[in-house]
Amino acid sequence: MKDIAGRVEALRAQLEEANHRYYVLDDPSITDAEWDALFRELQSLEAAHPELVSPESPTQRVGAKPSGKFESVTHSIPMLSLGNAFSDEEVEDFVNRIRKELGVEAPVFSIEPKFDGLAISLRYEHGRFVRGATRGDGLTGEDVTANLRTIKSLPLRLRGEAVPAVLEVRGEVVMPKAEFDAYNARALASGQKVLANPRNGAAGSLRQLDPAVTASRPLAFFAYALGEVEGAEALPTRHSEVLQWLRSLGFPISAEATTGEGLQGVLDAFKSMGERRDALPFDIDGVVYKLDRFDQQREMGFVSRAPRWAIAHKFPAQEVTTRVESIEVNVGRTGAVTPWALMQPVHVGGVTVTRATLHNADQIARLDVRAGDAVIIRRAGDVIPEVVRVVEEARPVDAAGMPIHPPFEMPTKCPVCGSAVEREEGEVVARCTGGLFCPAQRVQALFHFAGRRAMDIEGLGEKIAEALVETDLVRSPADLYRLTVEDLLDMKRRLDTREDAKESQATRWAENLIASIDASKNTQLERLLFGLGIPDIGESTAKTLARHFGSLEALQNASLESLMAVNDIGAIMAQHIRHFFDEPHNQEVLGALLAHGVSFPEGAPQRAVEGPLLGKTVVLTGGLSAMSRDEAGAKLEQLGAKVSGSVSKKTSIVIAGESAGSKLTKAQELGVEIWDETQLMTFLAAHERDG
Ligand code: 5U1
Repeated sequence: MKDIAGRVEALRAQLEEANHRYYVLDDPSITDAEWDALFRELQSLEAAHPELVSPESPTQRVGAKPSGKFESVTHSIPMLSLGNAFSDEEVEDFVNRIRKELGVEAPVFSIEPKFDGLAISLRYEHGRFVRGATRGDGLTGEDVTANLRTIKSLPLRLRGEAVPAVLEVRGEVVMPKAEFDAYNARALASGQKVLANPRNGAAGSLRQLDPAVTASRPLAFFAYALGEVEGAEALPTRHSEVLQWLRSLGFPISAEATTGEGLQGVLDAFKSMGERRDALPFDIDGVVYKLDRFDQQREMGFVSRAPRWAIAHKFPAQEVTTRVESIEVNVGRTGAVTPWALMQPVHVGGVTVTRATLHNADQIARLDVRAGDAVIIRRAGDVIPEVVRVVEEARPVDAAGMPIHPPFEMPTKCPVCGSAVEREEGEVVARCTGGLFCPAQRVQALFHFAGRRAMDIEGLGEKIAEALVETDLVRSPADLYRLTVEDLLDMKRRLDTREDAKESQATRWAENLIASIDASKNTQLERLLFGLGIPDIGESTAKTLARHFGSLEALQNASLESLMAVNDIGAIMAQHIRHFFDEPHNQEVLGALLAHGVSFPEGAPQRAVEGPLLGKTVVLTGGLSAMSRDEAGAKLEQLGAKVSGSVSKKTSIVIAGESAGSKLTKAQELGVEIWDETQLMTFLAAHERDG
């Protein structure tokens, strides 16, 4: 029996050590399979000897029965809240206040990420986890011990010999971003409600009445402060030392925690944390600065329950609440009908926005978003903001409590041209069937045609494209080349009702635009092909086609088979291309473009017929610092190479730039010759000199 008790204890110690190495030190010591084997042995010994089971055993993390409710817990020391700073100036005020009151030139701060999770307090007595509670109102929270036990990185027993009689540790429970994404993917697939953000995920998981549900949503914990401590040997005198002490006791602390001196120190850390923010496995919404020395903290004291020695410097808000004024739809170049919300202006991520995308009809149905709704919108980086969630409690209702606005329905007719809107089976996107008869599609087609990567007509933006279509001056791209300065001035007069629009300025604008249109006539075949907006033909395919066929005529006459023989062109793309050139309207437009003088060098394929790389197939991958991959490709082609997009046995050389990935790996596997950027540049320089 004594042996069995000894083995049980040894297994627990081994499992705890393995967890500590994995979760706290980020340095795993055993494999998952070894961990499982130890765990199963412990489980079976405990099953045979129930008297040996203890609440701290690793087997007991999910042992508790579902509870009917959460008991309330009074915190022996209140849980603090933090003041916020939303700008560098507010941080400067905070630092200056401390400098002045302490008479210290450059106070040292402990700097940690501000986790976007749920604050909790953990209580350990004689080294054993006895209770965990939410922050609640700071004085009283809810007992969520059973759910906290399921968090594998949270120690059930403290490590080391010298553990205090009582230790309360405060910190944050967070849901890792990967877990959040996986949860939402599952919810979407099974038609359930998605989580709005990882914080809600953490809070919702911790407040599950059944700990088995909490256990199924892996959460993490980070310690960042002490509560009640009794019977400890000499305590550290600085916050940064407390973090290390907590780590030695078995608590995960943030790997990002650091210290910094004065205003510059904290602002530098803020900037660097902001840059790494997206790469962190957890959501953070700012950075916390705390005076590192406890004697200085005491000197600064508190206002209400917020310390005057600490502050949370928040990243610019990226999720905000606003109200939907109406739901509109947009018709894109390919006829895609995309719903979007027109909203009351709101500041998010440093800009004011009034529009958020709603993606498609399925997404609207999932969100059940209606006109008048209060919504939470998110703006990630520079992408168009999207509606994350409706604040259901704030939906406008009539006297009978019924929603004022009905659910949104996608239009069955195009709001611009009246053609039918259809959604093909299996497609999420609904499309206007009007084609270039639809003015919205014409505007987008024109805007695309004039784009920098297509015909590069400077000054022809979306607004001008709209005006040209609205006034019916332009029905197809070819009409652009018929325009006169007088046409444009007429258009401006018709649309511009402002009295003060100066005639001389308008004339200069019209002359410039006509000059840009004129200049665009001298182009390249690939630009024209891309600008025509053939379905699925992006910039790179347009280039491939132009180089392969050499002339517009050869491409127009190419059979499906000869199209499919081109590198990277599959059956569907080949059909799109054939279909485009077979369409009489498109033939007319092309004829008119040429008749108006649009021209490009053509003839033989542009690949050189001789040169040091003749007969060699080269693949460029990764980033180059001296030039773009396209430029490098063009230079290599001039030297006779065939430039391809994929690596195969036929590849002669792979040029691997910065962060080259799978193509480089494949080249290594196939034993293909590999050059780095320096070798490429040396080769080009040598042969440019030759040429
Ligand atoms: N990282 C961190 N988050 N956070 C939140 N530290 C930290 N400290 C807090 C709070 C509320 O309060 C301390 C002042 C104890």
